[in-house]
Order: sequence, then C-alpha cells, then structure tokens
Amino acid sequence: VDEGAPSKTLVSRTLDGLAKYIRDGHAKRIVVMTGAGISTSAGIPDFRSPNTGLYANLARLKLPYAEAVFDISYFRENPTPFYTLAHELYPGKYRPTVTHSFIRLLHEKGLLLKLFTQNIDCLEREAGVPDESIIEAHGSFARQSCIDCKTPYPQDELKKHIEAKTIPHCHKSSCNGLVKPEIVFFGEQLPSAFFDNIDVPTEADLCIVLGTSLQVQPFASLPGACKSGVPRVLINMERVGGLGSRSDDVLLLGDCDAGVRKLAKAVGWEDDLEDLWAKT
Ligand code: CNA
Repeated sequence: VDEGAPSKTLVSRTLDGLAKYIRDGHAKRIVVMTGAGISTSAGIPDFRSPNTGLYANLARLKLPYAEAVFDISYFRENPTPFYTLAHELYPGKYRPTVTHSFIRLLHEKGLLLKLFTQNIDCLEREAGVPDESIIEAHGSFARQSCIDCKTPYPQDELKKHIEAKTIPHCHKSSCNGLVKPEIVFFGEQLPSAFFDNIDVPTEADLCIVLGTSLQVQPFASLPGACKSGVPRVLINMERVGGLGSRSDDVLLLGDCDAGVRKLAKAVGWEDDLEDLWAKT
C-alpha cells in the first residue's frame, strides 16, 4: 500500500480534508474507539507510556510481571496488587477530559453511531455519553461479583473495601470467594455486548481512534472492520495498529485533547466543545 496515496473519499488526508468531510455532512454514523490515552490528562496513568504508564510504575506492587495485576489466575493467588491499583483508579476521583466531551459532542450532534472503549474509568459516561451508545469492551467498575459463584456484590460495600484497602469476599458463607469488579482480566471473556456489536464498524462512515496502543485483541481488530473507502482517523501520541496504511486514513499524531480541539475548530464546533466541557 502506498501510504502517501491520495484518498478516494477525502479532498486531502489532512485535518482540513477531514473537517470538510464532516462539514459537508458525509459523517453521520461515526464510530469512536478509545483507550487509556484519552484519560491521561485527567490524571489516570495509561498502561504502556514509557515512564508514566502503570506498567512502568508497578515495581512497588512486587508483581512477577506487569500484566499480572490484571491476570485472573494471579488475582486468585494474590488480589492485593489489583486492589491497590483499584484504590487509585476508582471512578469518582477524576474529571472527564475535553476528549471525552468531544465524544459527547458527536452524540449531541446526532453523529455518534457507537463508542467502543477499553477504559474502565467510566469517564465517557460521566461526560454524558449515553449508556446505549457505549460498549465497554473491557467491562467497568459499574458492577462487581464473586469470581467463583458469580453472585453480585453491592456497589457501596465494594467502595468501602476499596477506600479501606481491604479485600471483599462473597457474602454466601458456603462460597466466600473473592469479589472482583466486572472489568475484564487477561484470561477472561469480553462482555457479550462487545460481540453483539462487533459488526457495527461496518456501518460507519467515519472512524475515530483515540488514545490507544491497539495492542489488545479482539478490540484491536475493530478499526479493520470499517469498510474500505471509509476514512479512519488516528489521534494518538504514536502511530499504532497499522492505521495510516489505507488510502483514506488520516494520522493526527500528538496529544488527543489538542487533536480534538483542532478538529472541532476546523469543523466550526469550537465553542460547542468548550461549552460542553466547561459544564462537565
Ligand atoms: P495503552 O496500551 O496504555 O496505550 C495508551 C496509548 O495512548 C499509547 O499509544 C499512548 O501513546 C497514547 N497516549 C497516552 N497519552 C496520550 C495523550 N494525552 N494523547 C494521545 N495519546 C496518548 O492503553 P490501551 O487502552 O490501548 O490498552 C488497553 C488496556 C488499558 C485496556 O484494557 C484498559 O482497561 C487499560 N487501562 C485503562 C485505564 C482507564 O480506564 N483510564 C487506565 C490504564 C489502563
């Protein structure tokens, strides 16, 4: 593939080409795919950024390997590292970023087909993206249950445990298994909502990928499901997931808050975006 090939769909593979496509009303069914990079400016570290990412800072948890913190078999043996991290990441402590508000803005404009997020921080929800538009591919802190008998566990009690840095156990005395928020660990199945919506990207007329290293499957395959000729935009610090290889791909490399601000300005939505964010 010639990475410099002209787009068949956009007047140019640039911010302006993209903005014109949106302004001219060609983007009515936008799919957005996000990862930890959209929440770093809220103060939540991502996994893989060098120096600042969680994986670079897990030494204090004394893990055998970084991913163990989200590994279900390791959790069974030693849930403390996960709960230490949960104490830091638990929703309610952080304000959504302007990137989260940008996704809400797409919804307000009636253009958001679906948001696929890998994040577990619930900031998209807090920014006002409605529940039915969000696919939390890796689950979230919204529910919790016993890892053995699957009995749901009350939210307020989990919260107390997380605040106190203690480990919750199933209330069924016959069970007493470990309780875990329903975020997807390595070795666990993704929620059925992910698989039920896996074909949604084929219906999109624009795909926006924000703040993800696209290293985790099956999520990483979602952008590839968009039809050829559909523009795919990557707004990320680094190039990832083969984006840029199709002739209708646009790369806006750099900080995602800056990227969505530039895009909003080029489309004429600058004030709408800042107003929404100010109210969040
Ligand atoms: P990742 O692998 O850590 O990748 C993050 C990506 O975002 C990298 O490519 C970074 O270069 C990029 N990035 C970081 N900061 C910015 C920024 N300000 N602007 C633009 N790009 C930026 O994270 P992924 O989400 O790709 O990995 C999947 C895991 C991470 C999911 O299972 C999540 O549950 C998990 N995670 C979630 C959170 C959260 O909910 N906020 C935090 C940490 C990890």
